[in-house]
Amino acid sequence: MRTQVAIIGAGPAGLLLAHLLHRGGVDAVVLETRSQEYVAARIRAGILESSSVELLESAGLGDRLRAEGHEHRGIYLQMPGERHHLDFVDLTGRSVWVHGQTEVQKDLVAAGTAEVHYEVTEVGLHSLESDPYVTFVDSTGARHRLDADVIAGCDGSFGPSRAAATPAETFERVYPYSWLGILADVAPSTDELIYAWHPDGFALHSMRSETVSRLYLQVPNGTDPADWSDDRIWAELATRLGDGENGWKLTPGPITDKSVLPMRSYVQTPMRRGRLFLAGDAAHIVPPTGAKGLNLAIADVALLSSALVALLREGDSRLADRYSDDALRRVWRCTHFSWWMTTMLHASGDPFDAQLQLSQLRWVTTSTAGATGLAENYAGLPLAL
Ligand code: RFL
Ligand code: PHB
Repeated sequence: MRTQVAIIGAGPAGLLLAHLLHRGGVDAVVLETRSQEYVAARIRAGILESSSVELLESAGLGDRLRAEGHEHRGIYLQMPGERHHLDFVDLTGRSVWVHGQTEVQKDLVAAGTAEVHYEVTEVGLHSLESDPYVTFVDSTGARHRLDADVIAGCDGSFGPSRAAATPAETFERVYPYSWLGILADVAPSTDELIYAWHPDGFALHSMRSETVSRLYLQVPNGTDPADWSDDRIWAELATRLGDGENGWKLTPGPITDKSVLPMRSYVQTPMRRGRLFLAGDAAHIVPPTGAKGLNLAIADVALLSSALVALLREGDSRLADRYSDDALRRVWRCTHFSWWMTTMLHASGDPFDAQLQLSQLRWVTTSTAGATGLAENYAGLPLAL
């Protein structure tokens, strides 16, 4: 087999890259270990920032987003007894959209532009400095060799590309807490997301649609979701989100999914080795507090697709040579913002930290300068920084 770009991983980074390359006249083949159904059903990120929305629209993927997604002007930031609205549109002219990662994934599959081989095994990356190729076993057990001009590692934090892209410098921060996330068949109790600071730990009220809510609680690392009954989860959410304060009510409902998410920051540089380019979670992980994971994957792929079209259609390597540096500017901005949101909102157990957090939150919610900084990072980063 031969293609121009062998893409490892059919998450949002891999499928969007295949779609953008197709539109640019470059062939690609995507290899994915999981089944199509599994990938489509994975519950993950929920928020698209404005530059991601613009990119998806310009790639012909905006119809369902516009029709079924929900535009939010901003978020609520909360401390006990007080809830403040940050209006990103007033502050920066930019909004965010609730359109879950599962929906983006569905839109990409529906576009039908990517040749994807699902349920492959034994994926190996070879000869990365020149004449690269990928070996794999397909779902029938047949062995293949896929030769390519370039390999794109879009296989997330557990795939083989990250390790293949060494020697590399790695940067990591592991946080001393996790998120217990639930999906519930109940209308959201809020019109926009609520990020709540609370002495018992952070809570977030998000949503997927008019009838499905997504909520999170800060929990200790190593928490077993089985230790959290539905009643316990709703009681804790009610406390931390301020049920009964200023007339606000949290409406509980049937929980359809419950999982624990560890929190980590990770960056691997450079995002390239020879003919292997990394994009998305394969190169970097952010804690979800800034809603950046999916948006960063989209931004990487926007840069990488232009670079590969120039390289493979015109023999122009300038963008490809700059790809890692260009992508990393945004990656580090988002890494900082995600760390900042995380450390501002999660209880550490240290009273000094708590007072600094409250002071910071008061500044962000009362100063136009503070609020604008948050809004710009959350909603308004341009694709290229
Ligand atoms: P993905 O989505 O992880 O896709 C990588 C794909 O590669 C496949 N793969 C392989 N394919 C071939 N060969 C191999 N050897 C392979 N090994 C792995 C995987 O099966 C998968 O299909 O990475 P991508 O495309 O870079 O997209 C990044 C985003 O998915 C990610 O940043 C966000 O979802 C992060 N994230 C969240 N972000 C948020 O903003 N809010 C959230 O609530 C949120 N929840 C999450 C998340 C990430 C999670 N992961 C990765 C553990 C919840 C989870 C569970
Ligand atoms: C989500 O809806 O899953 C979500 C939203 C915002 C975040 C993290 C997760 O910061």
